[in-house]
Amino acid sequence: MALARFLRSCEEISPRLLTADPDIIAPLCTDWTRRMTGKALGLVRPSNEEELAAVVGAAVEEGVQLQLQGGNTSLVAGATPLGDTVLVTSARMRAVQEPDLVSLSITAEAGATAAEVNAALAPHRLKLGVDLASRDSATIGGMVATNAGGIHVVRYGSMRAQLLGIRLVTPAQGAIGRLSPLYKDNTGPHLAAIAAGSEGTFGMVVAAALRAVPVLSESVVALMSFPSFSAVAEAVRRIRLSPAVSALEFMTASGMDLVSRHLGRTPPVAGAVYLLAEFESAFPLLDHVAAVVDDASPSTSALAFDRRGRAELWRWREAHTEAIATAGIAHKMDVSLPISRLEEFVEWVEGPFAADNPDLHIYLFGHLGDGNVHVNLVGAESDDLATDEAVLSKAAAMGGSISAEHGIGRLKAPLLHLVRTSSEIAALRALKDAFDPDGILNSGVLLPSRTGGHAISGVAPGRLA
Ligand code: 2HG
Ligand code: ZN
Repeated sequence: MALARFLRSCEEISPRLLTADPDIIAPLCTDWTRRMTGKALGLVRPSNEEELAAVVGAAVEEGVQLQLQGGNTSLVAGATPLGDTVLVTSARMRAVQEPDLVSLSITAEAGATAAEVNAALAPHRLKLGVDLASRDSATIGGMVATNAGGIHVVRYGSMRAQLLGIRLVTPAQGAIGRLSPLYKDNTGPHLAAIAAGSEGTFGMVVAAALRAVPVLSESVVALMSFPSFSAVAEAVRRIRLSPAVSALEFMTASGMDLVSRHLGRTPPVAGAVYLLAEFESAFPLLDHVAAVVDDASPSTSALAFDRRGRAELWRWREAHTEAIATAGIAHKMDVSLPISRLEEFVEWVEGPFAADNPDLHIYLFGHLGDGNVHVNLVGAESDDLATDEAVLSKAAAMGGSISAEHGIGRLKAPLLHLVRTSSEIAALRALKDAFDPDGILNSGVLLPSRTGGHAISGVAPGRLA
């Protein structure tokens, strides 16, 4: 049997590769939201590039399907294993090199978390340009594969913009790419940029060379409240003009109430809509931030200058995901809109969409400075895709995207056509075929599965296998 031969090959590559411990495997088979559960035929944990390349080679040889996983923080079932799949994780590939203080870069293996990389950079007053609430679990490999965004995109761009070099294991080419910290390299399309956002369908990341950015000495966080979204939209327009902005986030009263109950505290300001803005600079910021906040005209505002105060204000934004998870299994729609149309979109969700779905609890928050709204819906059945489709179709029809930063995964693969033409999907498939001609990696992720068997629609509710 092909699977038995594959597992035997893994044992020959290294006796440590395979794990059968159900206590280790079981939690990796349910996605972070608990909406999707699959099962794995085995768990393989390579320790280095050679082992990973040998595993992928053996899978090609035997035609065994592999599901790749980093920190298992996907919100679109992009890392959940299907029934006939062997799970491959980067858990044992987590070395972080000393930063290159001249090139301002750092090289880390795929399984290192964002927090681990930042711990290596911090003594040098450096950090990664990408930061996100799941920093303690999200891995560099997963962040590259999904082109993760997070809270500082407004200043530094997403993961793709941090990538200087990459090593990748693909089924067709084996281990390819280089990790040299070149800030410029126009020798054809950039492999790292091609890998970013491919969601593990082209290859598995071994390691990445990333930009490091300076930690700036001055930092101020402002939490502002507004009576309506239209007041916020105007404030966003003004605040985005500040060269010191490093994050510009929003929350609404329903999410803030939930977070308030979850944390057992009341927010320092109150209103219908909230903006959290972070300003960072090497120069004194006080007068500048006071002028910007004044110009934004909030109803109330709270400013924090020290580390503890800033963290406390950030908690109101970052606790949203965990607070919503305590309310139920959320359907998560991570959309982006042209910033000029944000107001219209939010009014549609809170107006006609809410009226059509009176049983849903709707929580809106996100990275407003990037036009990115996280629409969280609690109360819909796991397999109710119509609700997801209504929100995503609306965003697409308004010139937005159905995935701003979480990726397409399996949840949105059947809806990729909302934002990509059939010719564009054919081009993506051609790229996939060049790297993974037998389709052994992450089947059904990003591109709808050719057979339809691994897509969400058509399988048992809430179950991938
Ligand atoms: C965030 O911005 C994450 O906190 C998670 O992207 C968003 O829970 C969500 O929908
Ligand atoms: Zn986000």
